Amino acid sequence: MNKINGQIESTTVAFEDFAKYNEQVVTVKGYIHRIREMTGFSFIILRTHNQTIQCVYAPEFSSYRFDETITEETCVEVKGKVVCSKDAKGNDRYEIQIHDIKVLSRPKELLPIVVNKKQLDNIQLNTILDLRPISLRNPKQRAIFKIQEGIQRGFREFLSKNNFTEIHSPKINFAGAEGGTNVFKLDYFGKEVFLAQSPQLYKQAMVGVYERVFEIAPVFRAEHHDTSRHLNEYISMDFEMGFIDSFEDIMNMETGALKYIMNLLKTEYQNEVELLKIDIPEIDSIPSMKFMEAKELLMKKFKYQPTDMKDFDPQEEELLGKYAKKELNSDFIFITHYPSKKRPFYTMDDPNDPEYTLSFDLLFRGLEITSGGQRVNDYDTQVAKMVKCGMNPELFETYLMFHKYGAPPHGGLGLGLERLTMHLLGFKNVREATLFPRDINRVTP
Ligand code: AMO
Repeated sequence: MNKINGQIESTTVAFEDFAKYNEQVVTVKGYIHRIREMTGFSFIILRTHNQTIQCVYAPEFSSYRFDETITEETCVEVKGKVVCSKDAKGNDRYEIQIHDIKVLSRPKELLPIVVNKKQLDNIQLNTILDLRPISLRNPKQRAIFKIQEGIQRGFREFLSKNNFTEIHSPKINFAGAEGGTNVFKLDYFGKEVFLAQSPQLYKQAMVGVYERVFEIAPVFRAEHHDTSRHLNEYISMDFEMGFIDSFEDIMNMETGALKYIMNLLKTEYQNEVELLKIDIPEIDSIPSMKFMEAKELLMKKFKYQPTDMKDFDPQEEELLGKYAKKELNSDFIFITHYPSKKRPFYTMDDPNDPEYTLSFDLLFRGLEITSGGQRVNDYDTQVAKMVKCGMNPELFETYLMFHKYGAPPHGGLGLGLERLTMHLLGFKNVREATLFPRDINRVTP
């Protein structure tokens, strides 16, 4: 009988540890990434979950007889001696002199695209997306989503350190949380329900329980248009916090989270940062500007005539991003006090000027990546605001329990993970920063 003891050994020696294993025999499992035949020997580049390792095959060192049945993308276990090559630098200093190879599995066909170059040359984005399960084997593609993992990890770590509790709200909802028509309807045993547009209604309720909560999860938007910044499913990084003094507490918390994330990427994701040549933004404090000040600036300084005085179009956001960089030396800018008419029913109006709200967006290099603000916490005010927005408060009875039975001053935000990744990596299309994008034309792979 086998006994499983829960001790897990890594299948791969980390490259950083190779110095430790110099002149020792190791076994490493991975894919054959590339084969380069030389005179009398071959280089076999092994690809593991986080690195490529140069292995040298020469018949005199190896009991395995290498032949043409071993192709790229064969899964193998390589046994060999770590040796230090004096000519190379850094990680490349070490290679494995192959003693033996065990074939673990063979591909049925050769790859339809070349993944073993540093980047996927001259391949259209649509093809890259169609072939995602294999195009992601390319080291540069793989690095994108490692960085994305770092962003989520930073968000989670920072908030956990600041006493936030992680929650998971339902994705099958009784109502749309953000208003508007971009909500997916679902037949739920004969009843009409909706896919969650955001965790808004639930994260607010949970403030009444844990005071500070966060969630990193998919949300769904039935966007009917095909743009470079909209997805139909994206990952929303949300938080909500109670007992705030002002909506600026939310902006401060976000600034702290972004600083933490950027620092984490710099310190623990160096390989990916270098490979993708990422320009990590320096964040000290983030400047802010009121919505109407920003509109005036656009008209006066940039001679831009806005078509909508209630919101910004993408070109306006771009101009504000340029202004923030050039005049305020910041990659980020908060725009506050959006018009009441454009913000959802849960947003608190500014008591000094109820045409505007205690809300904000955060622009990063000229793209909106966050919306947030203070929420209505008084029951009667919330019911009145719903009625004003043309909603039926009775349908939101369960949401309003939080307000009815006591809700502290509170607020929060939603940060689009793919949008942040997109502009951090300098991409033109949000799909490049989406693992398996869902848009009006794509539900596969
Ligand atoms: P909002 O609807 O503005 O606010 O969304 C918050 C952030 O989510 C991202 N985002 C999107 N990313 C990709 N594709 C889309 N279709 C898409 N729509 C939005 C953006 C945006 O800034 N409940 C509020 C947040 C809050 O107040 O807590 C909300 O969801 O980066």
